[in-house]
Amino acid sequence: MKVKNVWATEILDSRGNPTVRATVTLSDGTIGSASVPSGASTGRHEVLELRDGDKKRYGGKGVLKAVSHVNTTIARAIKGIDNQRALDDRMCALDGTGNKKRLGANAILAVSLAFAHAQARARNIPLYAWIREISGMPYKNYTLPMPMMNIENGGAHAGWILDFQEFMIVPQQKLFRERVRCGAEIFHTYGTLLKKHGYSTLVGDEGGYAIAFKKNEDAFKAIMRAIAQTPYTAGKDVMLAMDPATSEFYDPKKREYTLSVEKRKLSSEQMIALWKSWMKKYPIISIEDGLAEDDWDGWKKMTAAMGNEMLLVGDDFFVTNPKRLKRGIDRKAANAILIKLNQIGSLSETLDCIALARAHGYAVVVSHRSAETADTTIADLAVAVNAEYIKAGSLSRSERVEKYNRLMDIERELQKR
Ligand code: 2PG
Ligand code: MG
Repeated sequence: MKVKNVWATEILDSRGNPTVRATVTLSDGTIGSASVPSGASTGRHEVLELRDGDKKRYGGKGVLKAVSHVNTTIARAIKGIDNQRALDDRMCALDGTGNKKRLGANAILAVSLAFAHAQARARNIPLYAWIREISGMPYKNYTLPMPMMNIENGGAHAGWILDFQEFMIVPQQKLFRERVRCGAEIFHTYGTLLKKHGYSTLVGDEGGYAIAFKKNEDAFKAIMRAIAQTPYTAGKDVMLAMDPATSEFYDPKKREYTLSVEKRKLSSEQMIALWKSWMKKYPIISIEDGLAEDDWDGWKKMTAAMGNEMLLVGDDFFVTNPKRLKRGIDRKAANAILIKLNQIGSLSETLDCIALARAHGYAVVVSHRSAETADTTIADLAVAVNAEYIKAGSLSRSERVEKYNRLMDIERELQKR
């Protein structure tokens, strides 16, 4: 099935900022749509999300330029294309900048994903099955990812009430729907406990609570207390994970990490020592961006020190970019990668990055962004590549839970087969 037409519109994301939605029509009349998310703690090496910069509209955050690129330049160039790789290659070549700054990664990704949705629908198969097919991954079965659920928000996602951005729980039950139930029950127990101690239960950008604890570590202490009040056992039924998003508070010139909440500055070595001490106290299985995006020496040391015992996930560090991942593999830095479609800007390049991670034994964590839409493509992507984990936010706010709902639907569908 070939591309007949494509058009885009400006819609809003979950933070109320504009983003791009594209709709592709194929030669048989089938249509597919996709909307792109947006980050707040974006990595320096991500591809470019094109914003209008017209301060009179949406404070400069409009995406009419990206939308118009889809409706004119891209629409003209992709008519008649019938496969994902050719489509993505054509858009990258048309952009020609390496970081998608001419057409905008938001424009390119929206079209890339809308095309995949349309192709799946034209064949009457689920999106995950279609992505599996084009990925060329050799797996026979499908596995559902372990969810990393962010129930306490800090950093750029919650007005910097805590230095560290995400405190997560990772339910371990056999069925995905039981993992969701475990997560939701802990989330609510945690909320009740917070209320009892006089804290507000407002939530941050990703739907987790946002409590101004005195110390960052208090978040895990409180979460552990909440788990103890549920039927679940920490360290067995549910594990912990975190994304301190350290690039946000690293000074590369001084080589220093500033913890403002605790009023102290740490070196890379001291950060590693901090993580090691937490690892002893809490059942943490994964630390994402435990060091900053360009702290290569630190990452090497951290991986040597902790890589056998826990997942060290590169987010801003790898930015879903096969070139940066290759460099990490060569230097033995990290052992897992966060996968965000909009960090690299097309489905084919994302699948290339996942294939490279797989070939070198790096674990795969498919991820949302802090500003999301109702689009659930990442749920299908996780299943398509048998990702070990998905990070899709808390157990509140529909732009987060829709990903979990989609995964529960996929699980039911797979059980029927
Ligand atoms: C992260 C993400 C998603 P953002 O750092 O992992 O949780 O945040 O989308 O703001 O970059
Ligand atoms: Mg991150």
